[in-house]
Parts: sequence; structure tokens; C-alpha cells
Amino acid sequence: MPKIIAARVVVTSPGRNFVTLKIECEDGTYGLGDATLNGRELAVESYLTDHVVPCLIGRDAHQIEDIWQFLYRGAYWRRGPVTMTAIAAVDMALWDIKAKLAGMPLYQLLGGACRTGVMVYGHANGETPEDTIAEAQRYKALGYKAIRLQSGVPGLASTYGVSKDKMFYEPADADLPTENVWSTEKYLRSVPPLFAAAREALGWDVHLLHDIHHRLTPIEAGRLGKDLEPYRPFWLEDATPADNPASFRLIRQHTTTPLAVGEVFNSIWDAKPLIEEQLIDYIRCTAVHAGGITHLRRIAALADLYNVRTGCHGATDLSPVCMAAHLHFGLSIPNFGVQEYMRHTEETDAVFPHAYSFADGMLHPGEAPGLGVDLDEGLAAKYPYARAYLPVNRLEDGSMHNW
Ligand code: CS2
Ligand code: MG
Repeated sequence: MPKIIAARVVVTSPGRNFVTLKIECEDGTYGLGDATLNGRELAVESYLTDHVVPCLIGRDAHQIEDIWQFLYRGAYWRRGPVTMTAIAAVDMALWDIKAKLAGMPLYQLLGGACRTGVMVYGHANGETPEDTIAEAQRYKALGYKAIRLQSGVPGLASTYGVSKDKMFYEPADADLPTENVWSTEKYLRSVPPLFAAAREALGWDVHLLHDIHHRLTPIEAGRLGKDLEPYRPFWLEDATPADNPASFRLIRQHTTTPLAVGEVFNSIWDAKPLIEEQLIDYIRCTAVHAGGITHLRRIAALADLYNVRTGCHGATDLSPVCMAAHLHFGLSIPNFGVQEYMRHTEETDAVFPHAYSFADGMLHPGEAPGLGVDLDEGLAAKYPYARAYLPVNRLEDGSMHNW
């Protein structure tokens, strides 16, 4: 058996913070798992180092399911983002090891390719609809088949997801949370004209997406969905906080615009009512925050029964290790929908050399055995952890608002 003899956590910040678990076996084989939880990185580092790693030593790395069950059922404190991210890192690293030992790219072990590549969407953002559409044209010229549109809201000083840095922007941008001002009324007025102009300029052969970042009430989301119907968006993402799944019933009653949710979910239990009641069309859970490849496959299998497809979160805080996991997963499942792809910086790509590549609007995981991602530990050590937070949101009267 490939006996686990060591495991350790590497924290590095090549432009943003990443937490990576490296599990090593007696025969020298090692696997990598992403353990990055944006803004709470060190909590997962401690969970792994202090509470999980000691339990791994001496185990058979091939027993992926048993180790998953041991960490989930055995913890007593089930679920939660910190626990599930830690379990995810172990799970990813073990799949990496198993596929390396099999001499296969992971997607082959997961059942083989169901498609030629994984369709991705890029982020076009700009201060004005014109700027956003110009960015979208750039993505289209690069071959993207799906593009997310986010524009500045007239009358608001800043809008989350809109940045000067374009392709490489980093949302966690300050060592204490920046406070942004939000107005639902101003926002709701700005999105339909953006989509109208975008269809006019970009045509109908490209999928257009939009992220609401949980900021609307269900009835407001229903109205926006209805207003956007003529422009046929691919999806509306995180329309309202999903803590209460029943909210989505109200949205569904008012619009046929497809709905996506789940980037903050950490287990199948968060997704279950939304999937079973067919209240959503795309489930955005990730390998890193929802218990690894093992648990993500379980969520996707449930979703497939109800015609819900996947649309995994893929912002910059999901490391290249997680991106690779999503690509092997996405290539191998029947109900893949789309994969988010926010490009990492050159510094990040240098710390995590990888086999995946982009062509014709799709990513392909490549043919390297395992996940196909490595970690340059020497280079990683040159980028020490730097505390960084996402901004928060207040209404114009100062009330704290939803993410
Ligand atoms: C966004 C992210 O990419 C997305 O869909 O919602 O910017 C998200 O806010 C961050 O990744 C949070 O960590
Ligand atoms: Mg999002």
C-alpha cells in the first residue's frame, strides 16, 4: 500500500494567499490539495496541521473514501467551511496520488472524458457598459464562448467585481475589509441596459452571465430575472442569500432566467433542497470548499437526477490545484455545465506549474498523471502570507448589507 509518511501545509502569497496540503507516501509519491479559504486561510492551516495531519500518518493513501468518512463522520463537528475545506485538501491530494500511481490523468480514473474540453467563462468588467462590452469583445476574440458581464453602477463610487486590473484583478485587496456603498435601486436600473447593449454588440452566439453576489431580495431578483429574459442570459448567479432555500421558490415563480448558486456551500446538505425542488439550474459548489472531489461528485450525481448542471466557482482564490481538480471532474461527469475561469497571475502560475491549458474557449486538464499540478516550494517560500480581505457592503444609510 502507498503508506502516508508525512503531510504538511504550505502557505504562500504569489499575489494572493494560497494554502496547499502536500501528502507524501513511503515510495516518494506525493499529492497536492488546495486548502484556500479566502480571508480565513490560517484557520484551515491550523485545522489541518493541528488536527488532521496527525491522523493521516501511517494510513493507506489508496483508501480515499474511508479517509473522507473518517474525517467527516469522525470529527463530531460536521460541515462548516473550515472543516470541509480541510477535508477537501486531503481528498484532492489522495486522488492526485492515486492517479499518479495509476499513471493516468485523474479524469481517466473518474470514468474518462465525456467531452473534448471544459467550457469556461471569463470576467468582462468595466466602469461603464461601453468599457464592459469592449472587454467582452476582447474575451470573444480570445475564443471564449461564455462571458460574465459586470459593470460599474452609476451613482456608486465602486462596484464589487469591477476593477482597473481587468483579467487579473484580485478581489481580496486590503489587509482590513474595505467598506463599499451599495444601492439596490441604482443597481437594478443599470443591468438591463447593459445586457441590451451587450446583445447588440456581441450578438447571440456567446453565452452571457451575471453575478449578483447575494445582494437582492427574492422578489427583486425575480424582477431582474424577468427584465433580462429578452437577452437570454446563461445564468443569474447568487441572486439572493441561499441560507433560506425557500427564497428561490419565489424567484422561480417570476422568471425563466436560469439560476446558479452554491459557491459558498460546503456540503450536499446546503444544495439538496435547491436541487430536489429544481429551484436552480446550475450548482456552483467547489472541490475546495465542499469536501473535495469525492463530495463534489456526490453533489453532481444528485444534481444530475434533477437536470441541474455544474458551474463550479473558479475565481482567483481557488488555486491552480483546485482548478485542475475541477477540470478532471468537469471532463468526466455527464451533467457538466460551465466552469468559471479567472486567470491567475504569472507569479501564481510559476509557483504552481500545471498541465492544463486554454484553447477555443475551453480548458483541458492535460495528460500528466494525477492532477497535473506541482508546487515549487522554493519559489513559494519567497511569497510570505499577507492578511487580505474581501470588501464588505453597506447601504447608503450605513446599514450592513449582504454579500
Ligand atoms: C465571485 C468571487 O467569482 C465569483 O463568482 O463571487 O469574486 C467571490 O466573491 C470570491 O471568489 C470570494 O472568495
Ligand atoms: Mg460569484
